[in-house]
Amino acid sequence: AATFGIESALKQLGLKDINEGTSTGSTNFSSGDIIESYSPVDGKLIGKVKATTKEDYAKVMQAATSAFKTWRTTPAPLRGEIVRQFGDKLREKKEALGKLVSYEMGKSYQEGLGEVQEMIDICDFAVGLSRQLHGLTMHSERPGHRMYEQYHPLGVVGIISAFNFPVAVWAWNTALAWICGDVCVWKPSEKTPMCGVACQNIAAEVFAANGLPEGICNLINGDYAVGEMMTKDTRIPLISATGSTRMGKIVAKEVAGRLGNTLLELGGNNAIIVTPDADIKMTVIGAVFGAVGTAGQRCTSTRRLIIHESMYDKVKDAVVSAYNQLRIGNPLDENNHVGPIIDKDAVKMYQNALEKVVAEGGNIVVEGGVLEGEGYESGCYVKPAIAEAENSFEIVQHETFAPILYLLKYSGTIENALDIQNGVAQGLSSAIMTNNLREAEHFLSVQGSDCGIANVNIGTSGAEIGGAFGGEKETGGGRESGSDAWKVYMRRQTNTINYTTELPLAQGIKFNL
Ligand code: UN1
Repeated sequence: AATFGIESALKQLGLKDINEGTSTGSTNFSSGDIIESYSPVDGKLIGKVKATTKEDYAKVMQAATSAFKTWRTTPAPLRGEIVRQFGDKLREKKEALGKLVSYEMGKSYQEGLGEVQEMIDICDFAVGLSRQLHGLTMHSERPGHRMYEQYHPLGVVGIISAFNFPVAVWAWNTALAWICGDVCVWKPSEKTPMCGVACQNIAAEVFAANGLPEGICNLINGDYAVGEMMTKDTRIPLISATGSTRMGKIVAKEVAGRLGNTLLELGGNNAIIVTPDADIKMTVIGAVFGAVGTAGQRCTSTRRLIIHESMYDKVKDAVVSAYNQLRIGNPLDENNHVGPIIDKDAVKMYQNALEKVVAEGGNIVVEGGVLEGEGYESGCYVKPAIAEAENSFEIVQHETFAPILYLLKYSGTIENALDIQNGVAQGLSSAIMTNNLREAEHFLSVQGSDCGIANVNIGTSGAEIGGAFGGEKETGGGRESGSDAWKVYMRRQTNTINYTTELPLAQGIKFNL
């Protein structure tokens, strides 16, 4: 059977030793239980890492806090230069890392490459930003006084990321945190630990080549118990967490309890509204890629199609016929559109969701099912499914991380479609397909979509790194990546300087001694 060059990719990423039980980079600190990583692609063992114990964690924090002292006094443009070098290394290793992402997580190789491209893009963005960490200057109300604000680094930033974007989400956080002068401690998903070590190795190479401490970049391994060491740690002023709403609520509570800050990127329940003026061809591409891309495991995946009754049958038929052409199989084979989902637990959740939608009165229009036989030995390949449903169904209100698309019908005006679209607990991404200017603008207006991302004539997934990424309501409210998301990684200080020999008080207060 074709191995698609996996062995050579692992070697290029410095992961060979780990297969034999040892590890490199800061993961040297990790000495706990073995975590094995099995590929959902073929069910084979990829490698092993060791979990981080309490004692290991103490060493990591020691390395991080000490590295912060060096890093915070390194001028921001020089920090940008390091991130530039990191971006260059990613360019060199793009194919190898993209392949590992595909093999360990199960997304298509094309999407694996796309994910590494997001890392490269955020590095470029961060390099530019490293000379633009601007604050404002203000006019003082007192004579001979100057007022301004400046941004200082926060310190240690904790990053908790999910399996579905095992490398890019870390890069969005870490590239910005680094140029801001912060150091990072990263806990990747325990479902994709090899991706974590691969990134750590690349970063460690860059820091070593520049004589900088590796503690600027730290990796910890394990499940929620390891994440909890960070959420409880008062030395970590910011925890950036991506994952389920359930996880986010626990993290938020814990970190708020010590008045720390969180940046939360949680569940979505993203919809595309298809209006009477939609371009059908564009709608089908946007909806199908949105629903089955990454096997429905993006937080921006399209979960609901809200279709005007006048278009309903036409859109339904076009989407169903596109589904019939989908090829499901090894994601490293570029002929396939859809790879496996992450593991057998995810398969169970997928099956449960399909059972539930039927039990609640839904109508399956594209049958689901778990694939068996040659090429599907891992047991993680499922058929993308479509069900006609009602927005009020409990299962439709819930984010199932699998390729299941719900068709919902609306009649009348765009307001009715928006009631459905906004009528869920999550608020990440949303889209409208229309050539009607009034509808498009209404969708984007204050009365429109309540999501952090609202697109016109584009699907819900595949956001560019240049914009702030995140959502409202149960999505958690955080914004990462582009725009001014960097400000979350810094503390703002307001400075007033008196260059006279008098000490006038603000607000005109007289205090004569
Ligand atoms: C995620 O699923 O956690 O917008 C991130 C997108 C990608 C990022 C998704 N750029 O689909």
